[in-house]
Amino acid sequence: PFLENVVQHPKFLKGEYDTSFIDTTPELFIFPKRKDRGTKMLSYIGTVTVNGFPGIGKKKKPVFDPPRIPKVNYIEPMPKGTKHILDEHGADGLVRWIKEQNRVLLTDTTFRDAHQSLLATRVRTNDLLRIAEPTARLWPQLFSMEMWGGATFDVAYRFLKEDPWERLIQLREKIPNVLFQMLLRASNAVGYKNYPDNVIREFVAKSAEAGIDVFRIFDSLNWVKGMTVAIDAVRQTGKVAEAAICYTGDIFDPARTKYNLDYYKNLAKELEQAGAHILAIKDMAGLLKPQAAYTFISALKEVVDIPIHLHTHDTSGNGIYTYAKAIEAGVDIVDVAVSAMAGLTSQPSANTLYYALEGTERAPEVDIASLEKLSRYWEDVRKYYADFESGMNAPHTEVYMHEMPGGQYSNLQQQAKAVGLGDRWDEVKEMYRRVNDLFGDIVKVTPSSKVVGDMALYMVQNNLTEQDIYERGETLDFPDSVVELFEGYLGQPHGGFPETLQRIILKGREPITVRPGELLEPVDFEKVREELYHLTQREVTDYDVLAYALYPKVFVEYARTVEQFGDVSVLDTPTFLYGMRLGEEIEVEIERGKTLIVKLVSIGQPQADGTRIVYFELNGQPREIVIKDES
Ligand code: 3PY
Ligand code: ZN
Repeated sequence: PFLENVVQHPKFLKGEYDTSFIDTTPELFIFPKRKDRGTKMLSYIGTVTVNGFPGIGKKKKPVFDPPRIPKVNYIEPMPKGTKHILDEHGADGLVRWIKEQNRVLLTDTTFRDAHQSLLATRVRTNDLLRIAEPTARLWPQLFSMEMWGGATFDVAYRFLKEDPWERLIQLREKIPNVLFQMLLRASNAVGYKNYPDNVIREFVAKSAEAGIDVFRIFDSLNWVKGMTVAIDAVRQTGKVAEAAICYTGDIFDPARTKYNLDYYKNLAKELEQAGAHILAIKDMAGLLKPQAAYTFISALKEVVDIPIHLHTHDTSGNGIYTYAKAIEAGVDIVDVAVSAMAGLTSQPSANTLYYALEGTERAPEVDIASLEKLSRYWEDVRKYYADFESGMNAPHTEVYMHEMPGGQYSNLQQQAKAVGLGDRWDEVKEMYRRVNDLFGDIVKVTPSSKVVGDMALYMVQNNLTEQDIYERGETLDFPDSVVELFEGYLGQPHGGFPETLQRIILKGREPITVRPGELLEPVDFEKVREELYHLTQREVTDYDVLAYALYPKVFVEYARTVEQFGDVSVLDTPTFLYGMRLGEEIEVEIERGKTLIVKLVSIGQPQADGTRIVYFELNGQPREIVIKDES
């Protein structure tokens, strides 16, 4: 009932960051009577079995083979990795070490960007934990594992009903040897808007404490001023500040001079001066073509002294060729994913890159047989999430036209379907490009990419053209995110906003040109802690305080779900997503050494009040759970 109340509450539906509902509607926060863990778990399984899972709907649970977990020797000492270099020699020592390497180094994105880009970020901690130690043992030569940040933070709370901090801490225990890397959206942290400076600083400090070593920091408009607080905060923790340039357009397109080589060279120098230990090239849409990559990396190598880390998406199918050229030009590190989670909107395949470079001087140091074993695990686990696949199953060269980031493609497609534009998807892609041009050709990456997407949907839905915007803009109600962008609350784009359009969209309001963080009031964390304790009546950790400061509604709803269903992260993924089949028996380890044996016996007919009784056996004892049938 709480979930429905909250979701339908007009303030929830309207302003994402308005929390005044807390004072005016206390009944939302009356938590149900505490139940034992077994009952909570049965309530969850019963609910999903009867009503389905959001985004999947009600569907009979498929039969999956158990995933092939590679056999490794858990007794042997853990092989040493880059984490030891950072811990012993500090960030500068690590940078020196990178520069001494001749072979190209690899970052594995399987735990973050790969599933963000292929499976709508839905991969659960449970599946990551099972392959964590085998990965640490089979692939210790990695430079880093990108395993946190980006969209994984809010998706964990929002859809997976699990705590992302727990994910980080638990993975750290299993993988003590390889550097952990996260994607940090600079002043937007792991959210979609700018936060006060003290939230950014605290978030970085806590992430470092929980296990992050390398912070890839980017600004969605490549606005260096918007990145300085985050870079500085990371440097203060002693961890590695990897500042990113987001690559957009095409440096070889003579008709597109706004983002030319000089623009990128200047940015690179500015980021080095701002304190970056490593320079990242974040090619979020996969637009960096092979020959351009050679020219680009060569040029940047001339102007900066810090290592260069290249990130791309394989959407067009050119990813490996782009990496080969970048490696030829001297790039230090590239981002790849385990084969079964690579390609298309994800990163290029590590396994493929190995074979592409085999026998060459800069071939990465990996054990290919080990990579193939890891890949088998992911081949099996990926099947659990089939309902979240984008449906793209061949190289998609249209990306050079629409320039949509890999991580946005399937999300915007879902958004389009949700507003009834599923059959006009081709138009939406085309409009995405036109909105970019209308906005003056901007960098498109979270959250600026979301604004372009919102505007594209809005224009297609209302059959609007650019001319309509200019002629009738005064009477149009633009999406909130569009207004915020033009107000300057995501920072300032290169070359400024198109002035006439800005006037039309802001309808007389004055935009800001300073850093939004200078205007935002610092968050009083102690006050937040009290508020949260009052709301949830449970122990409030520093991590909870930060999560609530970033995503108040999402966090409260998560806390509520945990109160109702317990810790559902311990469930296996098929059961979490599909519930149980009649007669099926599963084991759930709710804590180390404490296992529940659950059998679904039968599901009763709907009763007059719209509920059904679901009959289970819990450790051999009959149990009845009443579930509201939502159908
Ligand atoms: C994110 O911000 O989540 C991204 O992956 C951007 O590319
Ligand atoms: Zn990416």
